Order: sequence, then structure tokens, then C-alpha cells
Amino acid sequence: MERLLVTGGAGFIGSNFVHHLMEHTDLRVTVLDKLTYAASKESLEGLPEDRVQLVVGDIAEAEVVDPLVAEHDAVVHYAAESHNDNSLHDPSPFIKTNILGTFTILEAVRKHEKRLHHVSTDEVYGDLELDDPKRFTEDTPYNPSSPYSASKAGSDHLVRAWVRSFGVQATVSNCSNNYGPWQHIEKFIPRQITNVIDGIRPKLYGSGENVRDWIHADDHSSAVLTILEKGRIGETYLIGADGEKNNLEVVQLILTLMGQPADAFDHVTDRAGHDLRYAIESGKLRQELGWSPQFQDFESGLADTIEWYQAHEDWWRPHKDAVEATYAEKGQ
Ligand code: NAD
Ligand code: TDX
Repeated sequence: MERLLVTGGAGFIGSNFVHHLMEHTDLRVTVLDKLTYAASKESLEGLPEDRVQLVVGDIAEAEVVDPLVAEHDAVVHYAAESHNDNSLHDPSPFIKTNILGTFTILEAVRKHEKRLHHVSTDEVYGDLELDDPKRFTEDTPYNPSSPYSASKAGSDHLVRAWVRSFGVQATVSNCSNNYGPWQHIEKFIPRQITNVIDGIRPKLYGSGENVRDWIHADDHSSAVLTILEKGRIGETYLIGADGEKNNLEVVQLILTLMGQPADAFDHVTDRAGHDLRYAIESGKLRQELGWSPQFQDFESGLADTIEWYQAHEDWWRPHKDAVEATYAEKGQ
């Protein structure tokens, strides 16, 4: 494998993966990204120009995707509409990008007989009770709740069907909630960090008892590369780092790390259909492929992330007012 096509490589996790490839492989990379509101070209700055190129285009357009897939050895597919709250406001781009876009990629890798890794989410499994002793595994039935997670579930089903019906050489991964640098400030952790920087009280949906299973984006990247290199074709691997925390704990930790009283937050209108708990059992990936996460300490990873947002105000500042105005309209 010499040339990799990375869709969505100008987004939060895709750009992290491109940096990871530069450090840990000799691969040359083409990023295919539509540069939606969620993308940032800055996240790709400083990478070697002879190894990384950016093509601006839509994964749902076959005339863009087909020739690019033809000239690469494999595709790692991150591009998606990714924010649950946006999917509740307008599901249509989620259907177009996440389902039709994945279909377009699949048709191209089928035609040109190329390896595909499809990046998905644990949200396809629905949610767990707080006291459920079981966590999600590769055998958990699909049960998505939101337009976002249903569109990702749809994309996973397409990949599985193309493997079985057409012999496409694909793997799938379903990862838990990522945190780290370059995450859009519409998302929970960066929203609260930038709120505190701005003297705005963090906004907790509902009671804050909802649990997310946090993993650093660097660990997600190392897991995807491991699956690309060693994963068995046709298999699904769950990616997680045993990082369960409820939202209340996370907000209190952010406030404390930023020198504020732990109760200086507001409860706001809950998300419609809000999933209660996600939790990943990643034993298959660890035992079969020998992967393990490097960020075991959420508090220190979060402290680093806070420092990163403090140091990169020029990156997020232009978007802050509009993001908060959109939330304010919904009472959030
Ligand atoms: P993001 O929203 O930060 O980035 C998505 C990228 O895809 C952006 O650069 C955007 O411009 C691009 N894109 C969107 N529509 C496109 C289109 N039609 N054609 C080409 N490019 C397009 O998302 P993220 O958080 O980095 O998530 C990346 C992937 O990882 C998604 O597939 C998501 O479902 C999955 N995932 C995310 C998380 C998480 O916690 N953020 C967890 C598990 C899985
Ligand atoms: O202001 C907020 N207050 C709040 O309490 C926001 C933005 C969110 N929340 C809650 C909702 C969730 O319980 O925090 C939790 C995390 O919210 P998000 O950052 O929106 O993430 P989530 O909905 O869990 O989905 C994320 O993880 C799985 C990614 O956005 C998805 O792309 C990924 O598939």
C-alpha cells in the first residue's frame, strides 16, 4: 500500500489520522473533503506537501470519487455529517452525505477492487441503561435513535452488504466519543471549554446523567491504522478506551481545571431522544490485533485539550457567536 485516499480528512478526526499517518507510515495521502462548516484547512497545515494533497469535493458525486479511488490503493472513509443536534434540525444532509456518499464510495471501491475502511460510531447500537453490566460488542444489535445515528447505521449496513454480495474488501470500526484538539466548538467538550474562556456558564442538557465513553482522537487514529494494516476483511471492530463519564462529571472537571467553582454551570433544555449511555467493550481489537490506547488518564488529556483551546482562540473565535446563537434559539 502506497497511496491512501482519506475522505473527511479536513475534519476533527480525519485530520488527526492524516497527522498520525505522517508520523507512523511512509504513505502518501490524498484528502477528499467538501470543506463544510465542520472542516478546517488549518488542521492540515504544516504537513509535508510531497506526501499530502487536498482535493475539495463531495463524496456523493461519483464523477469526483471514481477517478480518485481508481488512483489510490485504499480508502479510509471518515467524511460525514457528524453532529446529532444538527440532524434533529435538518436531517437531509445526513442522508445525502452519510448514506448516498457511502454508497458512492462503495460503488467506486467495488469497480476498482480497492480496500476500504469505513469509520463509524458506537451510536448505531442505541443506548444502554446506566446500570446495565453489559457494554456494546460487535454482536450488539443495531438500534439507532437519532437521524445522525440512523444514517451512520445505514452506511454500515451498506458496507456489510457490499462485502457479502460483491466481495468488497472492507473493514468497519465503531468508535466511542472522541475528544482532543481541532474538535468543532458545537460539540460538548469544546463548547464548554470555550464558554468558560468567554465567561459564559457551561450548558448541560437535562440532568447531566448521560454517560459517554471518552477516547482521545490520537487513540482512535492508532486503532484505525491498526485495523487497516491487520484487520480481517469483512470484520467489524469496536474502538474504545474504557473512558465512561457522565456529562455532569465532565462539566465539573472542566470548571475545576479552569479554576472555576464546580457548580458554575446551567441545566438547559434536553436533547430530543437523548441517548442515555454509550459504553464500548473493545476486547476483540485489543486481543486479535494487539491495539491498546495510550491516553489512559482522561483528566490529563482534558487538561491538554483545554490548553489547546486557550492557545488556539484565533481558530475558534470567528465561529463562537454563531454557534451560541443557534443553541440559544433552542433554549440550549
Ligand atoms: P467532523 O464533522 O469534524 O468532520 C467531518 C468532515 O467530513 C469535515 O471535514 C467535512 O467537511 C467532511 N464532509 C462532510 N460532508 C462531506 C461530503 N459530502 N463530501 C466530502 N467531505 C464531507 O466529524 P468527526 O467528528 O471528525 O467525525 C469523523 C468520522 O468519525 C465520522 O464518520 C463520524 O461519524 C465518525 N465518528 C466520530 C466520533 C466523534 O466522537 N466525533 C466518534 C465515532 C465515530
Ligand atoms: O452543550 C451541550 N451540552 C450537553 O450536555 C452539548 C453540545 C452536548 N451535551 C451532551 C449531549 C451528549 O450527551 O453531551 C454529550 C456529548 O454531546 P456531543 O458532543 O454532541 O456528542 P454525541 O451526541 O455523544 O456524539 C458524538 O459522539 C459520537 C459525536 O458528535 C458523533 O459524531 C459520534 O458518532
